[in-house]
Amino acid sequence: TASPVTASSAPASSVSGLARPTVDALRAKILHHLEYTLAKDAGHSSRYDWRMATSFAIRDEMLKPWFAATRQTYDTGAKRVYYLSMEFLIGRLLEDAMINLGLHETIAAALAAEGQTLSDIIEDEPDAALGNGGLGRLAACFLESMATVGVPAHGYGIRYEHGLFRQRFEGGQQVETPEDWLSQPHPWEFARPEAAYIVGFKGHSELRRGKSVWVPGETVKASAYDTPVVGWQGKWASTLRLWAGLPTTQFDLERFNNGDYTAAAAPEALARTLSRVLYPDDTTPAGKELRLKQEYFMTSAALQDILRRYQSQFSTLADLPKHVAIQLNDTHPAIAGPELMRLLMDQHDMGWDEAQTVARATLGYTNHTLLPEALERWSTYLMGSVLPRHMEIIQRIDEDHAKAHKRPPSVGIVQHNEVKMGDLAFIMSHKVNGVSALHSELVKETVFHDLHKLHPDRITNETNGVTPRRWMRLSNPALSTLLDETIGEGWTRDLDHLKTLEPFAQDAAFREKFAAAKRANKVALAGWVQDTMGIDINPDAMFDIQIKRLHEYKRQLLNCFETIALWHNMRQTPDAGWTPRVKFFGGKSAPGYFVAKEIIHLINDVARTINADPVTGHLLKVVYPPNYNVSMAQRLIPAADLSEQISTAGKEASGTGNMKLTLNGALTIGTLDGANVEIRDLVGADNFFLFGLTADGVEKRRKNINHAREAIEDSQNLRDVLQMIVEGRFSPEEPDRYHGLVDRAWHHDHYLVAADFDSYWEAQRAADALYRTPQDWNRKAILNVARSGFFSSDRTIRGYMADIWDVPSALKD
Ligand code: Z57
Repeated sequence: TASPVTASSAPASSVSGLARPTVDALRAKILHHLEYTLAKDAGHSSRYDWRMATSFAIRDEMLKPWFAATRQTYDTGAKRVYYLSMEFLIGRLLEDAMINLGLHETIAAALAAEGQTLSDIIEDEPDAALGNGGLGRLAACFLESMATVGVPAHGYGIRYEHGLFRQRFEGGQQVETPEDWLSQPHPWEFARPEAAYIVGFKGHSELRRGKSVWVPGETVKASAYDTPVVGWQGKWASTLRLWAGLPTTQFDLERFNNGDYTAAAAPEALARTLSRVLYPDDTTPAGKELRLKQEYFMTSAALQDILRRYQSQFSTLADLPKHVAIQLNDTHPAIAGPELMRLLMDQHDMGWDEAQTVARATLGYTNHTLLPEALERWSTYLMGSVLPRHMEIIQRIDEDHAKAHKRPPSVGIVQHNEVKMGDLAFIMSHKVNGVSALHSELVKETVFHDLHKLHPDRITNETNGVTPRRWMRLSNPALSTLLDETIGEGWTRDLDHLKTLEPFAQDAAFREKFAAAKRANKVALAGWVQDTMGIDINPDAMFDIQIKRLHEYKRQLLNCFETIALWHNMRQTPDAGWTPRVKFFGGKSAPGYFVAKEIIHLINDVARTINADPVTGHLLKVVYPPNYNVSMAQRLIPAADLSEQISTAGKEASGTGNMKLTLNGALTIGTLDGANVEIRDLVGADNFFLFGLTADGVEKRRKNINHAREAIEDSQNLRDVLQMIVEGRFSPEEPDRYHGLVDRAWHHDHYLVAADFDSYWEAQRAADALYRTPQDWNRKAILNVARSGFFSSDRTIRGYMADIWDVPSALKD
């Protein structure tokens, strides 16, 4: 039911310095787009139509800051940053854009006047899931922070037709179905058919007048799509440029007319394959030709685009590093080193030495993992056949490096007929960074030990961060409003303002308000769990949350074992004063990762069993909603009491979910791994549940080949857990379902689940005890929030600007 809106009904908003439209103006804008962009009548419009019209109205408001940033960057000749990443895990864009432009309330009012509910429209938007997990989400936070801090920045990636698969559970097992976000038009992107480049593959390299020339055997066209990303209060914007694959040959009309439709469509299908799907592996390389081609496709298109833009502004390519910084998000775009050299030498006549110097001064490389199995390597055979010219360049980079430095035999980009992409990225970058303090030290000691000795100034640390706009203001309005009222709104731009919240931890009245905000979030989540899963949970129970990709090193299995032990103990003494808990799990496994899929199955079987037990029904529930994604994270994180960060020490490079949960007032139970170390240092050891072996301790403990057996024999609890699983308590229809899993727990416990079990159990009971004293729990939770300002990705970006990119902010103040 539409109602008239008067000019005076535009709500006062907090955003200053931004000319913002009134409710009436936005309402008219939405109706205009409904009619003229969508050709729909307001009376016969679906939720989709309203969402598209609203998105177009908001998008119009993004153009002003986007144009202004673009123009200022051209006019001032400012240095530009290019972030090359195979993943951008963006999630939904509508609400984020509304919040950053200060239009949230205005749009809500405009839609209400048309009888529409903003939250329904927001929920209608599919997640842009062009990433797997932490690495892709970090890239998305960085785009938003660069737009907030004022960095002239482009992200470059692939416009995957199908993002990360959708996860369903069938009989508790993960089933993957394709994700189809582009089945509806994506309102945020602008096709840029004029920005298109030819990318070659295969063929051979030949000498022409003393110069190497690559004659590719195949070519595809990379065609650009741009999405603007506005920063907080719309003062600046960055651009996400995604490449789609198109054929380079003209449509074969003759074949088509002769009835050979398949042959006529073949070139198109082949080119499209490059941007068809996101590889669903996280931390395990794919090793497939198509993946190598995708990596080169994105990287080559990006570098051609960067050089074209550079040459439109500047003349001497020798000055490239003065005006351009290119950051490689992991080794996935590491072919950038040889590709940039090839473009400079083969297409712009630069000599070898200068090309190498220019490329190295321009490139920076971020390492995101220490797991040796996760480091990309390509067989020289594959590299030589897909990218023959690059293989020559790589060989010569390697020979140059060998000549320039006394290298130990373990160093060398090409070894055992494989190209080690980490070593290539290291050697071709002026800076190499890890993503947490511990990780960066371990990078020096392990994967790049020898290269670090040769280049001791190259490795730096840039501890990850998360954007407080999405991960507080958008996802947690209850706490955001309380923060605004208590310490002012400055925290949104400068998260260090949270420090001023610290004294309020002692204030009983504030603690009550803080607890009320958390409880409201928990009630909302409980409602959603009831509606979507039919599970009844108690909002006064402790909400204990582990959300992340499924991986053995992240040890969801440890949490599952502890859940079983807790249930077993609760059943034996239901009246022993237990702290009621809801254990939440969320996350996807790579489709081919058998062990991770078995763990998912077990968690679901355990959930089914426990949730059906009338004895413990008021004490323990296990909730594993399928298809965990960015939007689900936004629902879960504000409602968390306890954050599970329990990876085997030395394995999680940083973690970023750990930061989001701390920021939202959860206490962490965790190991000394990744950024947990910094979280604990900052929030204080008293406000963190620490357990488990240290990274050093893990290495030592592994030397005892009986580490698992000895730990199990020493732990009554763990023995009972394994016994219950082996007996088929959680899989009565197939009692031996988990015999393999239990056998591995005894004999192949690579991630030391058994060795850390008792310590974890004790830390969990300490959490139980504290939760029974809400005053103390809430005081510590408030201190977690107050001391988490460091974990803003704005701080991370300023670190890259100062240490790696040598770029100032384009914003005054
Ligand atoms: C990925 O999400 C991460 C590392 C990888 O090597 C790949 Br491939 C994907 C994650 C790390 O596991 C996290 O610890 C880290 O916080 C995140 O990258 C962002 O740096």
